Amino acid sequence: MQTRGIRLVVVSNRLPVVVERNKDEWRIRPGSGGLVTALAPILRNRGGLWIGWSGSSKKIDLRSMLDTASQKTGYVLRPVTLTEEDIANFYYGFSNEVMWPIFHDLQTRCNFVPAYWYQYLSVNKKFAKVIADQTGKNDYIWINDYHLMHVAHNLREKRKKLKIGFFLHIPFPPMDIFLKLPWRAQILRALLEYDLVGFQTLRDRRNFIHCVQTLMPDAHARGKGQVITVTVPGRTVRVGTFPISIDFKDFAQQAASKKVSDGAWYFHEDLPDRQIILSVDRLDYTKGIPERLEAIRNALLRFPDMHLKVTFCQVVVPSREEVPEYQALKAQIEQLVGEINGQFTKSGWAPIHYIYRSLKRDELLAYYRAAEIVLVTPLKDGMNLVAKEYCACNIEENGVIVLSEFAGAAAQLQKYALLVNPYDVEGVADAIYRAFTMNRDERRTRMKKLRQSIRKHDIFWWLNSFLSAAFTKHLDDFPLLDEYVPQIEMK
Ligand code: ADQ
Repeated sequence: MQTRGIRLVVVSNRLPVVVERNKDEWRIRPGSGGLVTALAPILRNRGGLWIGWSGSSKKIDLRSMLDTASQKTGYVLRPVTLTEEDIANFYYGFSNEVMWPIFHDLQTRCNFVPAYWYQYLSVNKKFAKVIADQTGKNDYIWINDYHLMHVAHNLREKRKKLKIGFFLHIPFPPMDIFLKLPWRAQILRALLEYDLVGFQTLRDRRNFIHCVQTLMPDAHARGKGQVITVTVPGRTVRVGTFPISIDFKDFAQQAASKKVSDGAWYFHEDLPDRQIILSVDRLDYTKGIPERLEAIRNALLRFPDMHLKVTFCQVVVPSREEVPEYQALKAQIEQLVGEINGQFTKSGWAPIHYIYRSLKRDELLAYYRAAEIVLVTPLKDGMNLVAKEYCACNIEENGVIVLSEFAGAAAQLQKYALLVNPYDVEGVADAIYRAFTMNRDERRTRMKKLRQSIRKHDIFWWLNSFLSAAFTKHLDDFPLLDEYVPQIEMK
């Protein structure tokens, strides 16, 4: 990449690593979550740059730690420093209490506090300054997600001609909900300062265009297909749909490894003659975990032939643990698991196994491989990578996926998954029973098709569609380096 003088710069709220204190020592560990899973393989060894917050407000010298981490990640990491006030009002406030709930259609969970908004603007300005200091005219700037919608607006003041793309990882809400946002017009105008705005699904893009046309009467949308254009006085912006995906080959290969195969075999040996029904979610109210547990209770009540024959494994990955709302959700989940196990457990069989921790990749893949059925039932989700990861790891092609119609993944997988409304307890219970009783041939036909589709539309397909729409570039324009030497000079 350096040879041709062009560079991809990814910007997200969090760096793909977490800086944390362990007794008297600061250390860096890899981050987790959908965005990191998706973007890390792309930047690796291509000499790119990733700008984001380290996750800490402490005044420590991050430079040398991040440079050491860069040797491992294969791209340069540069921090944006946030103060305690930024973290409180921008991160916990505007991002978590306004943007996250409203963009997931849950406006009753929003706190529209004006101070949050001003801090959002100020932190977006901070990001713009770091980007302007760290980049040159040959760089392609790719801003990710709802925390940073205003960055282009600030960057344009300093660097008018910079090429800036934006991708929204979460859904874009329908107009009736978006209109409740007090800063709706500012957010839309800020988004229209990018060269390309990317959404996960057509539904999200339609919602966005609908809001633009309602709030900005002088805006015109034209075209059809994956990328359309929106014209506002003085600017033309491209707006596209790019369903994010996974490194299919890598997941399938790792799932076939001896370590993962052995791990999967041991799970089943511990649970003989049972179908494992798996769910894996970050701790979050959008993931619909309590609603799913109620559906499991309903299924166990109405279909007693499932007793002794199924084990539900609910893996919850800790997230935003300091927030009282998330603590309450954890308590609610644990109470429900306790109640349901108390209600149905028989000698030698407890229906639900509950795991609350972050799993190592091998362990996660062993769960994917061992499970006969996966339940992915978020109330709303931008995409949901777990759905795609499960299919990639299902190398025997005998698994069934029960999928929420409100997950972005449903747009692609709806035909061969069992689609459900996650609020419909009986409907989800019926789908669980249908998956449990589905014959081998039907399972195979469905899973084959699901895997074909994800293999074809993998993370590299996603990246190339975005890069070519945003910058008329392709991944090969940022070639792998023979030897990776981090470029660490400051501009
Ligand atoms: P997330 O809300 O984080 O991402 P998701 O797409 O489900 O949601 O990705 C979760 C990721 O975490 C998966 O890649 C998974 O492998 C990983 N993970 C899950 N369980 C784990 C565990 N126990 N230990 C370690 N890692 C685990 C946001 C949006 C999504 C969108 C993604 C990508 O909310 O809708 O799909 O971005 O755009």
